[in-house]
Amino acid sequence: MDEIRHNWTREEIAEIYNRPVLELIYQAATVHRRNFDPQEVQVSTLLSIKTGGCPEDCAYCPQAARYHTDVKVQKLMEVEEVVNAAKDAKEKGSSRFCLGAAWREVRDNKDFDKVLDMVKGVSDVGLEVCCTLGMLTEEQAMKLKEAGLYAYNHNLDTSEEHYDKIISTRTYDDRLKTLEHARKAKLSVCSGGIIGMGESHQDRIGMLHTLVNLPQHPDSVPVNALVPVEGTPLENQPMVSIWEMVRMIATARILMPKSMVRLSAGRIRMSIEDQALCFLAGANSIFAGEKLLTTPNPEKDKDQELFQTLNIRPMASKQGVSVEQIPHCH
Ligand code: SAM
Ligand code: DTB
Ligand code: SF4
Repeated sequence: MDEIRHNWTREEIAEIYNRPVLELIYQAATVHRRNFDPQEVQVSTLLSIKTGGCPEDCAYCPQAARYHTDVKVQKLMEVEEVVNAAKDAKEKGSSRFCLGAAWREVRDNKDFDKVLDMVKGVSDVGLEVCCTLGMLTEEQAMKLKEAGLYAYNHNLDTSEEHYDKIISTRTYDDRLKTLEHARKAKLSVCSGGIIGMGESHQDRIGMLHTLVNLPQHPDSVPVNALVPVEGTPLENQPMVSIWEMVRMIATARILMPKSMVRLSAGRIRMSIEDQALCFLAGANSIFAGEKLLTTPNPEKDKDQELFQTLNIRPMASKQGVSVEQIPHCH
């Protein structure tokens, strides 16, 4: 069985990351098959419950108030609208529903109470509920857990070294603390990053190094390809090649054999063949629905074609099963 290690060196990770790509895919596919049914792909749907007007300066983000993008500011949605969207996502095959808010952090106010009601409502639909609301304290994480939250997403985004070229309004350490708070509240932890933001291969290796050496591997690791949005500082970044996505996914799969590896933002510009390589390299989860948070994602018929062509099927929801019972990454 694959060993769960937390003492990886950067050199060891670089050695994996730099293997000849076909060899790397083969090894990652082998690890994937030892730990998962390769025909199963977990499907999540995202919903932006509060959009735009964010005070942070994340260079990739269309929702930061300081950049002039086409995103329209929208206040927090109503609970009923959110629950209806969750029902629709369930009907379309999602097992997880992820609520995203353009907040720097969670505050203890009426809006947070409303989010707690949304979490209760969506979990009653029978979906795993995930939130991505920015930084949060351990107490807030516990309140979310009590309301029925399954997972919390908070990405490292990039390496510690590259981080200050991307965000100045919060630190790497702040991010790690939020992950710790989510873990302490026994939430499933979802954390990964973005490639294609001008970082070096060393930075990608550095981010994987931090993720794999956390006290527990994240249960889910999103690998996003930057979606360059007009008006953001990264609007002119070239698209990452499929081989870079594949290297990142395969290395994550080998390092974190029992975690879900999510092929996240960027699918809109990938062919079925490109995505097939990502699944072969160990990705076993995607975001479905025609929108991510604010940018487009493949249409329903495109994803139906993807699933049919590759004979893959959506994974069932684990809502109601406690995180500790799932033979995952601890
Ligand atoms: N405001 C909260 C936060 O930053 O934690 C939650 C929402 S934020 C949009 C969630 C994640 O989406 C970011 O950490 C980043 O990894 C990803 N993301 C945002 N804009 C992106 C883009 N243009 N391309 C790829 N990923 C992006
Ligand atoms: C993650 O890693 N990617 C998702 C989710 N977690 C919240 C968000 C991607 C956002 C892409 C840009 C947008 O649509 O606004
Ligand atoms: Fe705000 Fe999150 Fe976008 Fe950063 S990534 S600007 S915190 S919404």
